[in-house]
Amino acid sequence: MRIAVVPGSFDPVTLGHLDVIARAARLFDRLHVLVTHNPAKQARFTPEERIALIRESLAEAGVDGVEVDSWSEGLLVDYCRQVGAEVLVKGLRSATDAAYETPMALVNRDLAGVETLFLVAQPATSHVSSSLVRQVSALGGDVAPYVPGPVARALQPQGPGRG
Ligand code: COD
Repeated sequence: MRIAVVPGSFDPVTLGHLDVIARAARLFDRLHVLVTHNPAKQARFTPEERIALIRESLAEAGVDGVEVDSWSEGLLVDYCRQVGAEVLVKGLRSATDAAYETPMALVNRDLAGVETLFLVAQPATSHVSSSLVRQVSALGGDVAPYVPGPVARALQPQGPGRG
């Protein structure tokens, strides 16, 4: 059985992430989406909220059978070993992504024989990142073109409280 892991911060999940996850789900028998988080770092969404948003977004997009988990301690390859995955799947948006990701791919193979499969981002969403979404949202802009419905709703500005 071919098992793979799609890791990321997913703070929050975007249409770019969703595209990579859906494409990876078609390539493997079992797919785990892994929300990594650094407890020392300020994030927009908690790991539990990010997991819920990914699950809702996958359901809305009709992508079935994907496990969503979180991980805060140790190496990514430790999680891969735990679930029996031999492959990490990552999205590649640019030469900058490739330069950043290549050494990690080599180290993950050295550490545990885990290969990294890069899926080239769709042109329609290759400019999208979670940090851009957080910034547009914080400044009051519309993020609906960049994120799945559940995330757009979660980021909607709250109206003034009643009472
Ligand atoms: N289209 C396609 N792919 C995209 C898009 C998009 N629009 N946006 C992001 N992606 C890809 C990214 O390139 C990345 O592969 C993935 O989606 C996740 O992106 P983010 O921004 O949510 O997550 P990051 O970049 O913060 O990555 C978190 C990781 C845990 C994946 C990363 O930090 C990592 O691999 N760390 C290694 C931990 C470890 O074990 N280190 C030791 C050995 S190297």
